[in-house]
Formats: sequence, C-alpha cells, structure tokens
Amino acid sequence: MINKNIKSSAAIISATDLKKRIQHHLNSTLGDRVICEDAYKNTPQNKQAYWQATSLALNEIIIDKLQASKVQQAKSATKSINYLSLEYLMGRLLSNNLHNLNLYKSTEKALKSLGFDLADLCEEGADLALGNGGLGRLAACFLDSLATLDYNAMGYGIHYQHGLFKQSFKDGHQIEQPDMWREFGSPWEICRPEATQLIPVYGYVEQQAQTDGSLTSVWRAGKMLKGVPWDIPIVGYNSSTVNALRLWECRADSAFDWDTLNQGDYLQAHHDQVNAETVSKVLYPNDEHDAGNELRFIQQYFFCACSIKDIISRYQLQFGPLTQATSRNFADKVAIQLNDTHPTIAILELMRVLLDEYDFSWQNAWQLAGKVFSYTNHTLLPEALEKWSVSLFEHVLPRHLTILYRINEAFLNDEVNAMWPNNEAMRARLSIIEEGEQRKVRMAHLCVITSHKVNGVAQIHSDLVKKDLFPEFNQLWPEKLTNVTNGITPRRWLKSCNPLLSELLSKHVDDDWAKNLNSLSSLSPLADNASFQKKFMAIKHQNKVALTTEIKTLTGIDVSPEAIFDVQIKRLHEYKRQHLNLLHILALYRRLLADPDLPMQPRVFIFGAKAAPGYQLAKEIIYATNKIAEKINNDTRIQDKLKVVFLPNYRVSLAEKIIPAADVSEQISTAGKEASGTGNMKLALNGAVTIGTLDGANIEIAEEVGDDNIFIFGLTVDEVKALDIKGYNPYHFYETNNEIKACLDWLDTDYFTPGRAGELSSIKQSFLEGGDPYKVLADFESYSDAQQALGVAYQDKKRWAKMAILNTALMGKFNSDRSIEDYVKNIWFLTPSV
Ligand code: GPU
Repeated sequence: MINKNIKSSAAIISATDLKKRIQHHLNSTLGDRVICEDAYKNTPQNKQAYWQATSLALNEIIIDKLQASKVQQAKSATKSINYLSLEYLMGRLLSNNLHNLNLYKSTEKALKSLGFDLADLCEEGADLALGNGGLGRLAACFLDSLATLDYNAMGYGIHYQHGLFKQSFKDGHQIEQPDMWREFGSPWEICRPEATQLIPVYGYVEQQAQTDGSLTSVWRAGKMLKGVPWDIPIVGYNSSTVNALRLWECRADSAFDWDTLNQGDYLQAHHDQVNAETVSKVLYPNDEHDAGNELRFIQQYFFCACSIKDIISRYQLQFGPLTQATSRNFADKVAIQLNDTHPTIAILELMRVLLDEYDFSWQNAWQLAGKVFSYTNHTLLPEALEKWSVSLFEHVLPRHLTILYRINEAFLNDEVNAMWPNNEAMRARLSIIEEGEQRKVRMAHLCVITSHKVNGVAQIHSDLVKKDLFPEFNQLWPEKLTNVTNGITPRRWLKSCNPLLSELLSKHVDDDWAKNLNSLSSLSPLADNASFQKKFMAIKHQNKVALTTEIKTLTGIDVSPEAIFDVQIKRLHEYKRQHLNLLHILALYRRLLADPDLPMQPRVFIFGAKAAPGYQLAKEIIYATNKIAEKINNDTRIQDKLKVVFLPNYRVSLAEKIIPAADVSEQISTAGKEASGTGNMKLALNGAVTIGTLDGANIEIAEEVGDDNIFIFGLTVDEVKALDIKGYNPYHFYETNNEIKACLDWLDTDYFTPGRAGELSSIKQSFLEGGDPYKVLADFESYSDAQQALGVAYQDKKRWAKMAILNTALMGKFNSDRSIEDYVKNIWFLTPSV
C-alpha cells in the first residue's frame, strides 16, 4: 500500500531515462571532470560530479514543471501569496525533490547501475542555510506546503553569498567559519537577469510645485542598487505545482554611479555609503536579537523594494496596468505576508511606489496596503522587537520617513483619538515613533496598524500577543489579532529523513499520510500491539545505531544505542535553557559518583546548537557543555551510564539524522518565552517523547497526545508572571537545595577545566548575581522529578513503545499543510490553481 495515489507527472520517467539524463550532464555540462577508471570512482571529486549531474538532470524535469505551473496559474488567474522573509533554511534539496516528485526509487536504480548509492550521493549537497533557526525553517516548510496544495506562491528573500556560519569546536570553544554554499554555483538556481530591479537609496526629498499649485515630494536618491533575482524551484509533493523562491543578489548599478560621479561634490557627501556588493554578502547570525546597524537596515529595504517592484510587474504582466481604478483587482489578486517585522519596509515601499510612481491618492494607497499586507509575530522577547532610529531612516530612506509620519499622524488623530480622546499617554504608547533621546521607529506598530490580520504562531503565544504585547491594538481592532499554530512538512521531516519508519507506516495506513498526516491516527489502536511495538522500536534502534556511527565520526565519542538518546537541538539561547539541561546532567553525575550502582537506564544527552557570535554567555554555555562532556565521557567510575555529546555544526541536514534516532525531546524553555517551537513537532512525529514546559506548541502537543504520553514540568506562564510580581530570588533555591548549591559551586572549581578554575563561573553568576532571568533554579526540582519519572517509564519497554507510537500517530495537527490552510481560510483567501 505504498505511495497511494501518487499522480506526479514526472512519475513516468524511468530509471533508464534518468540514467541517460545523468550521463548527458556528466559528459557535456560537466566537461571532463569525471574520471572513468573504476579505481577513481569514489574519489570526492567524482562523487561531487555525480551529485551535480543528478541534481542538474532532476532540475531540468523540475523546470519543465515550473513553466507548466506558471501557465496554469496564469490560466486560472488565481490570487498569489507573496511570502517576504529575510530567512529561508532550505537544507539540502536533492532527496526532498526526488521524494516530492516520486522519483527517488527510479533515480536510486539509475545510479546503482552507474555504481553509486543515492543516499550516499545526497550527502554531497551543501545545505542551503540562508537562515538562523525556527523562523527560517518555518518559511521553508511553508513553501513546501504551498506547492503541495497547488497554491500560487512566491517566496522572496536575499541571495546571501554566505549563509549561517559553519561551527566547529576548538578545545571546547565555538569557532565560526564562513559558509560557502555556492562557491562554484548551485545546480538548483536559475538566474533571471530579465527581472532585475533598480533600487534607489540615500539622498534627499524635494518639494516640487505642481501646475495646480500643490506640492509633491520628490525623492532625489543618492545611490542606486541593482537587484538580480535567482530562482530556486519549490517542488510540491504529489502535486502539479512547482513554485519559486526568488532570492535577490545586490550589485552596484555602475551606470548610476558614473552619473553621480559627474556631480563631484555630491559624491563626496556620500563617501560613507555602503558598498553595493556587501548588501547581500552575509546573513546576520543573530537569532531573536535586533542587530540594529545600517547594513542590516539596507538589506531589509533592498529585498523589500526589489520584491514589491517584482510583485507589481508580475501583476501587470498578467492583469494589465495598475491604476487607482484597477486597485481593487490588485487586492483580489495579491497577498503579501510579512515574516516577522524584518520586511516591514515593504509597507512603506508599496505606499511610496503607489503615491510617487502610480499617482494614487493617499486614501487609495492606504486602503490597498491594508488589504494586501498581513504580519506574523514570532516572539515576545523585547530584545527581538525591532526598532530603527529615526536618524537612520532619514539618512537612508528620507522619502519613506515622510510617508511613515503621515501614517502615524492619521492613526493617532483619527483612530487613537476616537477611542481614547485627548489621551497623551495612550498616544505615546501607540505611536509608531518612540520618543526619547534617540527617536525610534517601532516596526511592529507599523505592521499591526497597516495589516488586516496579525497572527501569533501557537495558541498560547497568540493569546499573549493580545493580552501582553498589543492589548490596546486588540481593543481597537478585536478581529485583527489571531492565531495560526505552526507546522512542519511531513515530507522532509518523516518521509525523506526516516525511510524505515515511513515504510512501516505506509504498510499500516491506507491513506497517503505524507499528505494527510491525520491519517496516522489510525495507528493508535496498534500502540498496544506487541508485534507492531516490536517493529516500531526495532526501527528506532536501527536509527540509533546509525546515529551512533555518526557521533563517532563527528566527535570520536562511543555511545551505546541501548542508552536513552535524549536530544536538545535548537539555537543556543538562555530562554531555551540548555543550561537547565546541563545543570541536571551535573546533578546526575554527582548522584552517580555518590552511588555508582544507582539503578538507572544509561543516558546519552545529545546537544546541537549554534550561538550567535556576539552572544557571550551562549558561547560560554557551549564551552561548559563541552568541558563537562569531556570529563563525564572519560570517567570510568560511572560505567558508561552517562554520556554527553555536543554535535558540531547543527543544521537542517544534521537534524535529519538526529531526529529519527531520538527517544527524548527536550523542550524546556521558560513558560511564555518560546513562541511556538517546531523542533518539538519534528521529534514527536518521529516517535520521541517530549519532556517540556507548558510553553508554545508544547501545550498543543500535550493536548494531542494526552498527559500520559508527555512529561510536563515547571512553572506555568501565570506562575512565572506571579513570581515576577512577587519578586524572584534565585538565592533561595541555591541556599535551600543542596544539589543545586553543590552543582553551581562545582562550576567555580577546576574540576572540569584542570588548572583553570573559574572558567565556567559565568553560568553560576548568571543564576545568582545575574538574577536568573529565565528561572532555571525555580524549575530545577520539577525538571529533575520529571526526568526521574521519564527514566522509570523508559525501563518499561511496552509502556515506552506505546508512548512513542502514540506520539507519531497523533501529530496530524502539526502538518504545515494545516497551517497553510488556516492562513488561506482566515488571512490570504486563496484558491488552488489546479
Ligand atoms: N524565531 Br523573532 C526565530 O527562529 N527567529 C527569530 O528571529 C524570531 C523567532 C522562532 C521562535 O523562537 C520559535 O518559537 C518559532 O517556532 C519560530 O520562530 C517559528 O515561528
């Protein structure tokens, strides 16, 4: 019963045909790079060439479908969704594209006849790591779902020359190296010079008298940037649609610069302008932190301006001129989603273009913007809420600032004043401009004021957005704030990354679960079935054996697949509390030293995390984990009952290896801090049991699997708030809990860093002098109890198997197809093109 109803048009391509196509690229496109003698077959150079030839052959098929999709989308005249995101974490594309086209098996066969293993070749591809973490990966999952559901969608972003840095460890410290994902080009991208855009920046605004006596603002730009688009095809699963991810590369517009050069002193006045090529050079490696410098600001503006122009020209190509008279049609045909506040400037750019280039009245332009835009909020953390200084705006985008002022004025005078007459405090709170020594633009305010819908990414997060972040906006517009719970694509996060489990599921589920993930719930009755349990857990074991080998290769550490594989994989951040996990590891280690015969199931704690290069404490947590791991892994007294592994360079392709092998999923953020989380969904889908707080989507996961199949611990959101009001004193826990005290004092010694006492003290300090902002000490005991209960549960093999199976069976809600359908029904109002 495998691959029911697969109707891919590409499915008719045979292994023989694929082999020919691959050979064609080996012989012609790649020239003489392949060495044919058998002895050289498996050299890295050859494998790269075969990977490339396979990818090129596949991309040819994909491009045919891309053209056909464009024709179909034009014919059906469907509304499009334009997803604006500064980040896309696509990972590798070969395996995923093959699965989505139902060509995996035939390509495997074709390559086998050429002497290569497809799974092995897939490892040759570089990850497209054009994002930091959850927000970027969500964008990638959404693109997959949009194409799968046959929606007309375009992703817009930046064609970074360097994606997220590569991480390695040197004596336990994180080292960052540049990511070179396309040093010699990528077989998946197509350059589209015909859609190049010119983007003005800097300069000044001039008031120009019109013939009727009125004044209009004219922007005299100081520099011109050129945006060159690269398209990456996005292949739907078992669908007719291939959409595109359009990434803008920034180049200098030399013609313009020659022109300004002739103006002599004018150029001199702008000698400090950023260099065009640097704009798309590198992804800012900060996760949930507002970096706040000019280059980042220009990145945001650059890609928004290119995208807005492109959206308008695509519209005009299909539907004719955009004028005030046709503006209603534009709103019926175009939706734009802002992935957090990073693309907020798109709002001002659309306004500017409509006003200055299409002669729209203010009223018409503003109405149109409201219909077209919607905004997703991904965090409540204050340090991540973007604010740009008014002076930077004035310097880089003087015309946009005048538009922003007018939006703000109308909002304060009309809407705020109507609701709260003559209320200065309310005006100050809701104004897009934050007054102060340095005046700032609150980007989230602009998004909320303009958009017709604003959503959070999990129910509790959306509730907090309404209650705590934007209560006044919610009062003004009760219908505007809403929820769309995040999701993940089951294609990458089960079908492609866990082939053994996928095959088992397909044998027992009638429907195509990779499309209709809810159908997995039909497995629930099998959760108690001894034979099914055996098969399910045998696969988990096999995946653990594979990860064991990977761990050995990457770190040299020996671990046993009999141990519990306890996984925490995500960006390193205090609010995610990797240091709570670490503190518990120290406590376990102490307990084992005190009683080496302590009955416990051996455990391997597996970490994967990158720290932002400028985030000192995060880097110290990585260092401490590596040092503690070194000591524990080499301590023979504890008889391998405890191992700690920090896998370097965590990224999508590594996640695909860890997740199928995980027994336990650590989702232990301070309640109220993790907007949703999506790793929690991926791990549970692959049969890992969650230990987690009542935060983000954990709450919804618990609702789906039931309290018996998840380990919940810790303070709730309300308890965290109450503690803050009462006054939280971390010293209380240090002084009254001997285990906490002993573990923290341990960090001051040289036990883990021989001869260098104090190297790990900053973590202890953050808990005590630092005030423990994320309540690690307050949650420690409850976490430790939950871990204890989890260890006991694991030893009951039948109970554990049942829990694992039910986690896989009951993740249907978290299919990103469901998230997309929620957006479609409540925010975008699209219809499929097919
Ligand atoms: N998130 Br804001 C990021 O990964 N980066 C960001 O800059 C911001 C949010 C994450 C949230 O932390 C996570 O909880 C959520 O699941 C994810 O976005 C997708 O919504």
